Amino acid sequence: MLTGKLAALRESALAGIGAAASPEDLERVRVDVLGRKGALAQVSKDMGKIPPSERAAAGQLLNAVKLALEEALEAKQRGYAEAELRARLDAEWIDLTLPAPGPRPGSLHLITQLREEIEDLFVSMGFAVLDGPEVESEYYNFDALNIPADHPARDAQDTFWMTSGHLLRTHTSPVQVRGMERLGPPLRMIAPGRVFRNESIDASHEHTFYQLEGMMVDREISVAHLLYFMKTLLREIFHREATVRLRPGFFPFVEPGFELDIHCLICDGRGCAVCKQSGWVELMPCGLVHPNVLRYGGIDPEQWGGFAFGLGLTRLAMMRYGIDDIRQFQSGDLRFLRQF
Ligand code: FA5
Repeated sequence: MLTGKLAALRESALAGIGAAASPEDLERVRVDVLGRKGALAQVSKDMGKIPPSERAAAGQLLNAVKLALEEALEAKQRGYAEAELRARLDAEWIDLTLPAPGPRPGSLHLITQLREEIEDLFVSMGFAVLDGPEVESEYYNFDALNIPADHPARDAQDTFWMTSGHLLRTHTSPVQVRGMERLGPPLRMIAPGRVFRNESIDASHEHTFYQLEGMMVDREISVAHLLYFMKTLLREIFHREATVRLRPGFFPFVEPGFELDIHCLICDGRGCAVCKQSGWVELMPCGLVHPNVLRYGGIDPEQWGGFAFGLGLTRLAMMRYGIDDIRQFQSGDLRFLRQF
């Protein structure tokens, strides 16, 4: 009797184990058959009822069935564990032969890249690249540029003064006079650098921005020379003829003076925050060097003439890359910087 019961239990349990479709199913079968209140426990309770002479054989059979079922369960559990491992290995597969991703390389700031590009261009045309101090004297920033003490042009460039009487240079033009003193005529020089103004900030105005001064002193310099170099610069930077306009501009250190505006490339002239809805962006004031400034530089204006320009480098970068807010340059936002 008990033997038949055990054999039937063995068969149905093995079938249950075989049919289990998930680890949860399998656990249910295990509890039903091998659990404390499972079918096998039930059978072993009945052992007491059978004659003692048959008890040993029945006990052996019970153990054999129990062992067989445990083995079948374990085998199936192992199968599930292996399948799970395989699936994980497939999903999390790493090719160890690939080179490891190294530290992310940094890059030069886009203003630095543009500055180096313009430097290369001017060097190829025979210009020297000069540097000047950011903390400047009143003499070089204003006086030697023919801007007298009571001149309104001093107010136009709101100045950060230092308690020592020095100032943070408001433009790169002081390097004109320093350059003339250093090089003597004839000369061709550019002077890129950082300048500072106590300004209210908006999409096109920063308190700290970059300019690039340019100056050429030689015999019989005319506006035609100036235009040639400016057009060459813009063609090289934009890789096409940029639309520009020249209008009279007043700066005490040039005579005549001009404002070179560029057709706004952010909005294509339709009007935006950068061009203040005008379609044009003030980019490069310029002119022929005032005789007084040549004199301050130790150069005789009867013998020599010159042109000068003061390119707004940050604004040029905005036009070239279509950046619609000047504040991004110094925001330190890596998402912005990584694009260049
Ligand atoms: C000057 O600074 C003159 N020194 C330029 C000059 C040089 C004239 C040589 C003649 C001969 P201006 O203040 O306009 O000029 O500034 C020059 C350029 O700097 C502007 O055209 C503009 O592109 C840029 N710029 C001026 N203010 C700001 C500002 N707050 N933020 C960003 N760019 C500015």
